[in-house]
Amino acid sequence: MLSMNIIDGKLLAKEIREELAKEVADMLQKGGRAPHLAAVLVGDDPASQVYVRNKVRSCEKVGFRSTLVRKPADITEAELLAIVDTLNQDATVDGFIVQLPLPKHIDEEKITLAIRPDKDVDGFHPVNFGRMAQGLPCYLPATPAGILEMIRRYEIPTEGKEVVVIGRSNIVGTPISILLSRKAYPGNATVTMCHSRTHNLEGHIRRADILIAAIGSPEFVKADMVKQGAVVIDVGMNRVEEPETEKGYRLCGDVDYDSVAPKASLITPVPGGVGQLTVVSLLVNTLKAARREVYRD
Ligand code: BQF
Repeated sequence: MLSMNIIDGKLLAKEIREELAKEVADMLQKGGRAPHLAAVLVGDDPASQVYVRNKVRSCEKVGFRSTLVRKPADITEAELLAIVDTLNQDATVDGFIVQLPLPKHIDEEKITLAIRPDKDVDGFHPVNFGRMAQGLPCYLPATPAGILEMIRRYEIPTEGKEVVVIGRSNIVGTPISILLSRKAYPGNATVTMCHSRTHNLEGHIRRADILIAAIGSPEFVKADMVKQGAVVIDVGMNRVEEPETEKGYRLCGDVDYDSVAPKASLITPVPGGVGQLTVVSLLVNTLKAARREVYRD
């Protein structure tokens, strides 16, 4: 069968949602309430609207409560900070996110810093990042958490493996590099983090037993750059114009899937790969928040 080597993100996400739904039923049965996630969406960026809708729908599927706060793109930074403060204080909200990217006149760092770490279910606050880096209890950022869960559920060996991460963002490249370097499973890998200034990038990529592409460059990774039998994890979410299609665009990853798949032992598709796990990982963090698992009090 030709599709033997696909990591099915949709199926994994469905399995995890079923587990979460059981947990919710359990909480309700014990007289508790359902976890409550709030999301703040600023402006009308089409991709952000899709992402937030995915998150709200996922909440519905597992029986979480969700609240969407929508604001126009011209909201001031002060007004957005006031909303963050309201959500920080709202005892009925277990965790919340402010969907990124924000309009240019708003300082994302300032907003992220304003979120109480115990409600920061995106795991973007420096307190959660620092706890992650030190192996302390924290909310893991959703995409790296999703990648770890894929590795676990497909029982992919990581100890002693050469992991090559392309991209050094605060939300994917840097944290997944730290996490796969830890003394743990998944982890104990030898990680190389590559970026725009890396010399001989292709030479690094070719050494990877596990390749994680998170650069935001459509179909950048070609078959000739990948070692035979490598595990290829594609974090890219690129919209490329395709006027002849209904939507006018097509989604593609950072990996040239058609040419790379035959060489990979396992590969994640786009769509239907890492993105699916990103959304369920946000739910996992929200459940932890509702249970006060990370910040006891
Ligand atoms: C799928 C994101 C870049 C920048 C900001 C499922 C999502 C995407 C794809 C999704 C993403 C990407 C999210 C699929 C949330 C993942 O089936 O392939 C779900 O909703 N994501 C985000 O909130 O912000 C982003 C990517």
